[in-house]
Amino acid sequence: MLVTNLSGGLMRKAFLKCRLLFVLLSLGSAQTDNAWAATITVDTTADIVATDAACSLREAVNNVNAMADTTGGDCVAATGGDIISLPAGRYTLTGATGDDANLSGDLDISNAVTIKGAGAAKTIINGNGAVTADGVIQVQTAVGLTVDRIMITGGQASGQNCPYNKNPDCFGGGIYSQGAVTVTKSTISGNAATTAGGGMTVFKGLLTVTNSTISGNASGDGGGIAGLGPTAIRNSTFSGNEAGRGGACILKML
Ligand SMILES: [Ca+2]
Ligand SMILES: [Ca+2]
Repeated sequence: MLVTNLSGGLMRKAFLKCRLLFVLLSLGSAQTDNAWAATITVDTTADIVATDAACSLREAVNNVNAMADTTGGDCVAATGGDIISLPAGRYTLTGATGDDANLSGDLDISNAVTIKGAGAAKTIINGNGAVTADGVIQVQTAVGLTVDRIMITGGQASGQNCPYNKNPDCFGGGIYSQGAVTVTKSTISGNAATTAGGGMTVFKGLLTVTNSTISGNASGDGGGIAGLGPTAIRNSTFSGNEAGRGGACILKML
């Protein structure tokens, strides 16, 4: 069964695995259009916030959140609905979990953004969860997130008092979102979450996955994806995702 509800999933005690190829219709895009949107090009893989003539991924996200420049000119100022351009490289997150102001650990995003890489095998965002005990990308407002041509890996959403409270740090090892999420030509692999959504948890808004791979993620429920909103998947591969309770590939939470 591809999709199961939470109560049904909880009754299934068997350790579940999945390997499936999805070919379903897409329902559209979550992208927000802004004729004045900026492209913020990251030029260092270091996870550093400092006025140092280099634009880090975390600094680019800070600009997106502020819709301004917070970097003393290191990064282009954001204007809304912006694009973060990530050249080939491995962007390893540092610091600890526990803040939602994009200070350390996961990338906390609060305005619409597209994060665009050079290819899922070339541009890698590593959540470094073994050190951060945190996911990779966390969106706690109803804004659109698009990831394009990127690998998201290494997130471990293992917050306090999991698994049955609503602590966002227990959901969505790769991506946690309260808004629409669009994943294209990307790989969400090797992430984990204690409660649900090893690869992704999308609570609200449309989740669209196109030409992407969701593999090797693990969680209590919804090893690949856990979601509450509509989900459209096209030409994408799910493999090796695991759930201890229900929804090894996708858990549709009701
Ligand atoms: Ca800088
Ligand atoms: Ca956070």
